[in-house]
Amino acid sequence: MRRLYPLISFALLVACAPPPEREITVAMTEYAFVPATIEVAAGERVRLVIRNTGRLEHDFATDQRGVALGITHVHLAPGASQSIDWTAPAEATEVAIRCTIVGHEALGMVGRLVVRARAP
Ligand SMILES: [Cu+2]
Repeated sequence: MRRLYPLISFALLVACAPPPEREITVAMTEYAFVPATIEVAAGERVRLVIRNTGRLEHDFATDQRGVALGITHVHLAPGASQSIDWTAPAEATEVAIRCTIVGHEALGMVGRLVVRARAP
């Protein structure tokens, strides 16, 4: 039962979340994320639309910081897509992105998500 609590609170969070301010499409192909750098403003609500435009399976996985910030791991078959509604943290930060399919990271399938401080 305890394992359900994070799921329930996440569902409530999603249900109550305001709509995204901006949609950002990230394509995954052999062997790159396009764009490789995703830039968002601190506190910005975005919809990340992850698309696998390649011919192999790929995934969108962040480092521990990204996981802590609530970015879910997305694994996609060729031609599939999935969107993540996400609110950037209030502070500037940077999250590393990689494809965890064996060999893909070594072939350059890495990216980063940069959260920029808002201009005062
Ligand atoms: Cu890949």
